[in-house]
Amino acid sequence: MDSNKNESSSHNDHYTLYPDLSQVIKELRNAKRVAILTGAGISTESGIPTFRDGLDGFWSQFDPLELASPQGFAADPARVTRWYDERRAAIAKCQPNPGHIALAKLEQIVSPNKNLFTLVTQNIDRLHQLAGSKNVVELHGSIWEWRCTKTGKQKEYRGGPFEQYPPPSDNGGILRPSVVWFGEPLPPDAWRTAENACTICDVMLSIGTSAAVYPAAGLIDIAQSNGATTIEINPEQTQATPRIDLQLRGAAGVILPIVVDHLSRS
Ligand code: BJW
Repeated sequence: MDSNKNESSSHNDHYTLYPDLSQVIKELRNAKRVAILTGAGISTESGIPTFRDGLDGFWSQFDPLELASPQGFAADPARVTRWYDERRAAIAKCQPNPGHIALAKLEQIVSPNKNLFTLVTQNIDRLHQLAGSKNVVELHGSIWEWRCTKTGKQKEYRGGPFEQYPPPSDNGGILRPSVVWFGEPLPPDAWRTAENACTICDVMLSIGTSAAVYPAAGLIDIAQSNGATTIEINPEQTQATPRIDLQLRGAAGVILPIVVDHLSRS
């Protein structure tokens, strides 16, 4: 009896803390198709830095044009590949957090069998897949895949650090991480799938992204202009906030489990 009371009072607290929560639950309950866009913010509670957050973000310490552009790679392939290999080693130690796990549960609630739930991620860490998400689209590639600059042949590298930088490929070329740098096109299949999911979804959630990088951020507009309700989960306002319908302000690892808990009880 007491525990029921506690439960319902904490549910009421959630509605006070997050004024748009009841509408978000209602929209998700009625949605047939859901699209999600995630960014670095969803992985920060797993210990992976974001890009643009204050002093902790990568781009406050490093110049993106030196480390995340084809020109930067051409100028200093050893530095760029070492930086990505160090990030690969750091990510190898990270685990999915409650936000990733809640999204995997949400997929099971919305679309246990069919692909009516599409999780589009800008992240390269594969933590969504590790948490159990099935229908994941990687817009900016993966840090686990490296490809030969000569042949374009791609392979997964899960082992320890490379022995030299840039790492040599099997045929005299060098390896680069198979991620998308500034000025490079997104993988065409991934983009097509993401664009389609956002065109036909009823609800789209933008989670842990500053919505500063295109064309990924444009997916929010595609969803909205095709009639979807757009929802943002982020402790801060973003470039997309002015055009978003509903907002839940806070950490994804706190809010997403609450959303899934409310949904699974109804
Ligand atoms: C939390 C939280 C918690 C914190 N819970 N939230 C239109 C206009 C202007 C420019 C362009 C345009 N279209 C294209 C461009 C150019 C460029 C671009 O967008 N530049 C902008 C900077 C203006 N785009 C490109 O170059 C793209 N390519 C392209 O357009 O190609 C065209 C082409 C066609 C044909 C031929 C050739 C070319 C490619 C973009 C590639 C981006 N690459 C990176 C690096 C990937 C590899 C790596 O990891 O190193 O991708 S850059 C970096 O930014 C990374 C991210 O995926 C991406 C987005 O960042 P994200 O995820 O949003 O992170 P943050 O740090 O910005 O935000 C974190 C958020 O989390 C914050 O809001 C926090 O508040 C929040 N948060 N804790 C929830 N607990």
